[in-house]
Amino acid sequence: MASFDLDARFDLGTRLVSEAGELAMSYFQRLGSLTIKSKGPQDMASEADLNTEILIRDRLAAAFPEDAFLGEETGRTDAVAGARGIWVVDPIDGTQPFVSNMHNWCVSIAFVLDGRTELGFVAAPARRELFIARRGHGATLNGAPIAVRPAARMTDGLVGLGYSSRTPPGEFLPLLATLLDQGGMFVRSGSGALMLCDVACGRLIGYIEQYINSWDCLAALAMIEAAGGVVSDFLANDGMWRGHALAAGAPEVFPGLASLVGVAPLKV
Ligand code: LIP
Repeated sequence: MASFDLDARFDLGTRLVSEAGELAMSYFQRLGSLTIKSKGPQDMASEADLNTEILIRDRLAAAFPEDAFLGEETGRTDAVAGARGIWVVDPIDGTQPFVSNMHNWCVSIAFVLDGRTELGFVAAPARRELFIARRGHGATLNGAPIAVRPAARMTDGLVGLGYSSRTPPGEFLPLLATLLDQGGMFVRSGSGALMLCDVACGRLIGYIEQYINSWDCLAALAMIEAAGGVVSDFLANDGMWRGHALAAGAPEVFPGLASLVGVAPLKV
């Protein structure tokens, strides 16, 4: 099977996520001039999302025409039939915080090869943070190595909790009650990718969401794996295209988190 130049994809991804972050930041700094459209309850987007994704998509297509692409705003582009590699992109994860002039949003780029996420890039320019991960080579925050926090039980820290109108409140509230009954406590920032990165660098002990899209989470899941954490098998059952429930966290608390959303660990 032809070898794959992951080094070249790592180098471009590293440069591209920062460049896309600068473009998104330029829109963030002039929010009043943007045309903000609703995509559904609590789900907004503007030209910042689309134009940032187009920048990423076009640069990747020029460099790696053999790779496929999946973006939240422009959908799926199959470069060549049976492409082994696919780029999965959320140009602005945390669109509600973004349009609300809050700092917890990011650009998320993942590269998946033969069904396994190999590279993850998350730029959060309003927080001046850049997360990068390469399978087998660790994860970094602004160039410094990161690791998940060793947590033995749910009471040892905060759990990131994702929620969207994709899940009926009647299904969500029992999950919340169970977490609290176990002595856990939650935080929700509106960006699943950034909260997952907060798990990778030890700020949160874990993250759960009952339904999330691939572009929201794959890059940050690579961060957590490379930082010593455990993640659920998100790509099982066609998760790339259909989305999935998700759990991720420190190894000791992962089983408890996984049982809250009914997922199994990714077999590495
Ligand atoms: C967000 C996700 C988050 C979810 C939010 C929202 P977006 O993505 O990252 O996990 O809970 O409701 O869907 O829409 O900001 O790109």
